[in-house]
Amino acid sequence: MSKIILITGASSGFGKAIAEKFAAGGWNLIITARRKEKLEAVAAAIEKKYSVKTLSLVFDVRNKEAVFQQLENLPSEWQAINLLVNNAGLALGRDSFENANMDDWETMIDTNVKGLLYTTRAVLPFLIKQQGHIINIGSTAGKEVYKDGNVYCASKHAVDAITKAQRIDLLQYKIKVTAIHPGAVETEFSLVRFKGDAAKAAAVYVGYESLQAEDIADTAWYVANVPKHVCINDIVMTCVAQANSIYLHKDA
Ligand code: NDP
Ligand code: 8X3
Repeated sequence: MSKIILITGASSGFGKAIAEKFAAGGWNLIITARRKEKLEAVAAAIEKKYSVKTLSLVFDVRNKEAVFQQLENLPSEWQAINLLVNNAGLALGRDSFENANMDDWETMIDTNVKGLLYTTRAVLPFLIKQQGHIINIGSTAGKEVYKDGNVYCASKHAVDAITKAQRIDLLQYKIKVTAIHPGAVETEFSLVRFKGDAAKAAAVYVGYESLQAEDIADTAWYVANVPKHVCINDIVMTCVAQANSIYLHKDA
């Protein structure tokens, strides 16, 4: 029987690449995001290419009622979830603490922290039955704070702490918990961060070869396919031009 993966934020970037990677490996997919058209296009392309089933769920991870309504009431054939990838997330702005927009702070905390908590709690009864696996997408921003990164960095430090807490508290259920913390990856991330300013977003990736979403998908595939008795706890990954969230070497 095919395994089932649930990926939040699968309408673009890492989530979309992870969906494609696991579909290629024969897993059935539950994919979620807010943008219905984009999500359904991801599902249609995957079903055309691979003999797997997909279930697309459109909701905002910040909306606690919607998260529980959608996930607690999954059709019975979709409840045997083996792997949850908490990926939906975003940065908004890159501003010094005294100037940063407080609505942006709340959106980042509500999405990156509370959304992850709601999703995990809603899916947990199914994961417990399967002795499943949780992969949380953190960031190098969750390992070192950088200038003007304030609340985005704080939200990813929270993901790091929540991952450790889940691993301890869920030990009794034999659930694996892994965090993947990437450095810079060229996706829609910077376009979202800079609120549609394409030139500013593109500039983030000039002068070096950044990671690609497929690199994160390959890593998720690896950690999901180690032997049953092995749990990869924590992976920090960057491109060769980057040492950590502060030091990035750009060619002139
Ligand atoms: P993208 O912007 O390409 O993808 C983000 C995904 O999250 C989209 O599918 C988006 O879908 C979804 N999403 C955002 N907000 C919500 C919400 N409120 N409810 C439901 N879904 C939501 O960025 P990435 O793929 O790069 O980012 C994925 C994760 O990786 C994020 O958690 C990010 O913080 C993290 N990360 C990114 C890095 C990078 O450099 N790119 C590096 C390290 C970590 P939709 O808009 O349709 O809802
Ligand atoms: C995304 C990477 O460096 O913009 O988490 O924080 S960074």
